[in-house]
Amino acid sequence: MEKELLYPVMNQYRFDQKLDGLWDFQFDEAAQGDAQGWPENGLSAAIQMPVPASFNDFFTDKASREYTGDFWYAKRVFVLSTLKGRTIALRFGAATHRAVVYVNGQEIRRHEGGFLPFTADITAEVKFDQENLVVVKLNNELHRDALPAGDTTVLKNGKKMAKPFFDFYNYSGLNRSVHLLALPQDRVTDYTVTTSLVGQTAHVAYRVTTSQATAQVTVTLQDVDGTVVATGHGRQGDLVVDQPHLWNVRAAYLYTLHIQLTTADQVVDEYHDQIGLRTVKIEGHQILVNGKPVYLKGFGRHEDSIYAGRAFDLNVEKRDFELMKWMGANSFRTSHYPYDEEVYRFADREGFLIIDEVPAVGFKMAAASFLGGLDQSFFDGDWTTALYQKHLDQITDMIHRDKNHPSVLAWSLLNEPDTSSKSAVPYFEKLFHDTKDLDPDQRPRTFTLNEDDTFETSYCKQFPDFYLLNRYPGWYHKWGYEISDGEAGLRAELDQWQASDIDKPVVFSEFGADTEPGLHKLPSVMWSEEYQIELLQMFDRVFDSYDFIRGEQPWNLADFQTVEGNMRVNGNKKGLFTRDRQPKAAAFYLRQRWHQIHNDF
Ligand code: GCB
Repeated sequence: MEKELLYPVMNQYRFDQKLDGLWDFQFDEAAQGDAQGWPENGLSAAIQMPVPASFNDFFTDKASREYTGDFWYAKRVFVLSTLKGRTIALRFGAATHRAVVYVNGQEIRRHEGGFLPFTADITAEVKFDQENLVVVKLNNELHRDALPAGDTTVLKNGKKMAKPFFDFYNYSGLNRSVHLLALPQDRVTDYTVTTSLVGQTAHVAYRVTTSQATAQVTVTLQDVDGTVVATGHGRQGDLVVDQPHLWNVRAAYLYTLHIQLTTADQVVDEYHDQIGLRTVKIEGHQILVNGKPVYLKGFGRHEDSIYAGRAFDLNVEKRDFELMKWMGANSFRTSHYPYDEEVYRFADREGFLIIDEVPAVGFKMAAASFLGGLDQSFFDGDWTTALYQKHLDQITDMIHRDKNHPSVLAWSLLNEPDTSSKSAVPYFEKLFHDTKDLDPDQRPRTFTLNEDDTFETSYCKQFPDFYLLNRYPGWYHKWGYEISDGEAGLRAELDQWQASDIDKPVVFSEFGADTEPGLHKLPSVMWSEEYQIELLQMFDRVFDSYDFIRGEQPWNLADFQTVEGNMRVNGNKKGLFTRDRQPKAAAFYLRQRWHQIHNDF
């Protein structure tokens, strides 16, 4: 059960109840909760905390907002006896960064990784027609051998403090929904679909895994009118669809896949999901969707909003999609961690392409520059063996969770790792080798190259199927009046890519300027709305000069919260939109451009 990550559905065989709302909550600075019996008795001095939410921004005192260490959630959950006989489970959408789940005093499971779901099988502990005490101990410390990477230090006053090697706030808590599930014993545990196109026919290869080997599997595919267009029998097969409605960029079409399990002619389980028929491929320096070149227009993003921090919020997500559509965008990167599953479902419906990123961020000591910077190659560290296993586990879970989404175009295995030191190479060799066959759809794999990791300096250029470049001329160097030198430097690097025998697409996955909304200046100065436009215009001139540049994703869709520091004025302000999702002047500029260029998808 632990590895079952199917998105919950409700039908006559499957029960799904969200446990969102107010939970008991308590910090545990001295890590005494276990000794004091919190798993059996509940929390000793709880306050109330919304779920899903990050706890941080609700507090008005700094020590609570910055709290680092163990903290606990608890809720009493009534389970009806009508669910008896089924597998009863709790499904956590995300718990930052490590969790221990207890039910009625018994430890059920542990999990590490704050941005991916996990399930806890509580069948053996659950009491029916009674309240069950669900207790979760979380820990939000950062370490070099964990994802995302950072340090946890202890201040002289005894308080722990998180020091991220990354530029987003260490928002912590139960950031996504918690579900109570009741599933048939004999059930569908996973499925996979991959599409290939032959002329006017789509072949959807499917594979279904089940908890028991004896049940019969039937799979049907229905179009939007509910008409069955293909049927398959057995755990594995090919659904053939003539004249298919393909899933296309910004022109999505979703079929419904129904999986039915029967034993002795009795239906024992049903699962359904929406899927899209499409192919993705890299050919030369083109990104092809259904054999047609696409140019990515979109954003690096964050799950970030006021009050609830990194919590998934359907309202914010809806607004973000409306903004991205208004802009003429067709894609985004889930920088710097896999997002809530609802995000992928939005993208499936709206025809957006996703570069799905694992939280392998902070793998560069100099990137801790927000904190003073550390002068050492990250991959020389003795923490990399432990880190590697967690990294691979999280890539495995991300691909496992997201593999059936037509919107997912590619996997980003790291953000801005230190690749300009040779010690990165063995890590990358192993990582790219070990992840090669995880995705049945064989989507391209990539990672973002930081400013210091250039055509000349990176030792890891051989690994990605296409390149993601994060580049900040005009902001972190050659800024202000010097921006023309920044443009010249960028062109010089791109000329080297062009002159090389590497024929792979390059996507600019980050570039931008911090901009204080409402700050106007003629002529421009850095931080003004005018400067943000001028910087984008500079990049756009460059993009339009090289055919192998196949996408532009400015940093960031919206302003977002970071650690405090002398580089940040209440967070990162490189958003085209403010944190409350209103446009800066640059949004109008870029909107016009994106409605004019590469509109043939
Ligand atoms: C980067 C990082 C991103 C930062 C951004 C910035 O290269 O990938 O997480 O927020 O730069 O604005 O400095």
